[in-house]
Amino acid sequence: MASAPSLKRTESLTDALRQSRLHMKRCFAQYMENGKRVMKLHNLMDEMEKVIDDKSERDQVLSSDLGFILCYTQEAIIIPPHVVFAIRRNPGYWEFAKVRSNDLAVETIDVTEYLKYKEMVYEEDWAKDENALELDFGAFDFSIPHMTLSSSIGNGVSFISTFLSSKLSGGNDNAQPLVDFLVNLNLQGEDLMINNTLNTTSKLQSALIIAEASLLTLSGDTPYQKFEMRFKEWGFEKGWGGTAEQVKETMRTLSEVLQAPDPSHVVKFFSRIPMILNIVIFSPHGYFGQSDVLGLPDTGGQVVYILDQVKALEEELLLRSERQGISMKPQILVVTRLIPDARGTKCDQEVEPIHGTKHSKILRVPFRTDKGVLRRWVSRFDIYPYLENFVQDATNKILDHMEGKPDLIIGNYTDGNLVASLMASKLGITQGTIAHALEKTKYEDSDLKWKELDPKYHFSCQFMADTIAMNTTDFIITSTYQEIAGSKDRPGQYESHAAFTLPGLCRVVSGISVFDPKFNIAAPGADQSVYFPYHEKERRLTQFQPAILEMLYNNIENEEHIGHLADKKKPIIFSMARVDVVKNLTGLTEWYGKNPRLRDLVNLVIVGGFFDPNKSNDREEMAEIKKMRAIIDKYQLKGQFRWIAAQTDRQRNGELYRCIADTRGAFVQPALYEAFGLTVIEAMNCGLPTFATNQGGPAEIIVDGLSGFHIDPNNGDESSNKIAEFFEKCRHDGEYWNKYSTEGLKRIHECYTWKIYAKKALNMGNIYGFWRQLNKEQKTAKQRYIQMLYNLQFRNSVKTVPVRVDDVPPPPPPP
Ligand code: UDP
Ligand code: LCN
Repeated sequence: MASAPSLKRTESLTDALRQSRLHMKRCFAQYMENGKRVMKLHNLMDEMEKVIDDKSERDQVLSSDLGFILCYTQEAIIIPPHVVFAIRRNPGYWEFAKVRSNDLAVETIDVTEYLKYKEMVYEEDWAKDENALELDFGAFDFSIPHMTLSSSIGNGVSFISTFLSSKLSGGNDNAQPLVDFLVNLNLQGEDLMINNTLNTTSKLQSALIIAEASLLTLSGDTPYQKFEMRFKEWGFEKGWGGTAEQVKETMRTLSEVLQAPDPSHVVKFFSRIPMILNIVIFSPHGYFGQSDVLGLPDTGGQVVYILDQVKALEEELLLRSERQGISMKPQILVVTRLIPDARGTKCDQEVEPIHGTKHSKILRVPFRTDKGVLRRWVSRFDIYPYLENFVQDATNKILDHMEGKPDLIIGNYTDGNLVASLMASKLGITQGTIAHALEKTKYEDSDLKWKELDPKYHFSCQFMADTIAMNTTDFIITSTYQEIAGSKDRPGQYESHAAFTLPGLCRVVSGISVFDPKFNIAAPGADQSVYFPYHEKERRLTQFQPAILEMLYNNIENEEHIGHLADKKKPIIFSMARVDVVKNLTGLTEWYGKNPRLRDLVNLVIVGGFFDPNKSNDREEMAEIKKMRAIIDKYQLKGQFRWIAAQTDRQRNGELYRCIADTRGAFVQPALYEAFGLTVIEAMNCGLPTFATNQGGPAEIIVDGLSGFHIDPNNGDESSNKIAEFFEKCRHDGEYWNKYSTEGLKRIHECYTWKIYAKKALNMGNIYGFWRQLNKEQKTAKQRYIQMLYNLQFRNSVKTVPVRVDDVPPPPPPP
């Protein structure tokens, strides 16, 4: 965990505490007495209100130094006679202090002591055990530079390139690692850039001068083949460019780097050289397919993201290899699980070409147990026992398909990131990870309460797998800043892994630092051939419209829809998601049910899941379906509300968003927490004004009141009134709706496209590919530590997860 500028000195804190001593003592007595052992900020404030009812007195207390501690507290642990505080003044910066309640003496403590206090609440003996397992991944990072500014978090490439430029400057010896790296550059068995003739900085510099001079005599569009032989004699191999002009530009950039490196030339040089052609992308869980899979449990945005990502990466790779003058073709394999009981999807097919690409495929490898191939879907929470066999089998298949090693491995979500880590460290390949959503922050105190939650969620496996992957990987791609370091008030998803404890199992005193330069923000986009504005009439997919209008407006209740819309002229507020607790579709339906003003102004349509809980084999989904049905009855929503079962056709869904825009409606994303929120950018791409949760990614996508609106999922009344106000204004001002539609679109074009993403991701692959070579020793040492943890601890946790047995015997083999 990053060490922060230390707390104000103990004596001055004590002085400050004296200022409001009487009030404080009563407060602390209340904290001791109320019985809670773990308190969040809102609990501390609620208890304070109970003992100091006068607001101005409370304000006075809060403006003292103690108030300062309280206001920035994320969590307090009550272990009489102490209250122990975890204080976070800025993203990534944590301090810990304990206050003795009877005399208000304050002492700063370190993170280990703080975690021990937390453990005392659940496992006192273990907390006091001097030999309890303590993990400190940061202990290996002493040679790695870390950022210090909260505002720099997520800008890893720019930080690394600045650091690299200082490391490479100051003389030929300092630049030698770059020369060695270029000498060894090889893709698919072919040597690139330079050969051993140019194995020192000075030889390379001189050769570059000669080569550049010779290029000046050629016209810019002269193909590389025309001067290839001469260049080879001087020590140059392919990879500099397809034409004289391109070669000149790359050579000039390298000369600049060798002469006096600066970050912009370092980034530019690494973006031009051929380091990546073959990429493996892991996404084992879920139903990973190109049709009929969306809306199934565990199969949502991750699938959409990866398919769009592959298209964008392939396009960028093709462009780059042409610019580099290499003829080899890129290949991307998305490696997932083969599910024999595929429920009508193509998830039982081993290989499937990816639509819209030339060289990319889905490769499916089944889960294998002692009893043979597992036929049925397994929830992502229960997936751990199958991953080791999976990675072995997958590695063999991948090496076969690619006829060699990939150049980059990218993992997705906990399972994919773990598998990617195992394969990347075994084969020595650059690795990137993407979490999409880390589970830890979704459930309050999920680390402390792991024993209670483990039978259902197996967090002992998940949190350790996540931490292992974060430490193994060379770089981490996130969609937003908040995913890493949260906001002023709320810790980020990665930040919550900085230090945590699983009492009785292990205490992680340093998991991952959000100041680690491996973090990079690269936001995804939405496929703009599918999600385009409603007003682009000539592009509209009119063939879908009759069916969509039927789906929205007919009065039939069947397996596809429940409820109906009596007044078909009203605008529609629309939401679409998997039927998960966190997606909170039930919350939105209840807010609507409770708000007569909103019911009067608009109809509500939601898309997601299906209606018969017995059809689901996902625990949470079943409960949510039942809850939704109860809300529909309780608020008598039929006539104003339509629930449509999950829609899996993306093209048609694009048109659905646009049909909602035709009603001058809005999209509402009410999640209790949303890591990024693809539906938000899909809706905005279609020109639909959007209201989205202020908890997570959407808070960054939308600028509240400008490109859409934030809503608070924990304050349904306020949120439903905010939506109602919008539609009231729209009634009186014809332009109001247009304004939000246009501003939403503007925001998307400025920040959320796949083109920007692909460039950033490939630059990361190159820069971190070099960076890992530079830090080989440190990486190897850390890897040894991780391997030990994996073998001695993680595998034991995996043994606690039941291995699923198919209840239906497999079909007999063909005669
Ligand atoms: N989706 C869909 N049909 C449904 C529900 C969702 O096509 O019935 C799509 C939706 O359009 C989006 C993705 O699934 O592309 C969900 O991504 P998001 O990031 O919103 O949430 P996730 O499910 O990944 O948590
Ligand atoms: C998973 C989620 O929960 C969403 O918030 C993201 O949009 C999606 O993955 C794609 O990254």
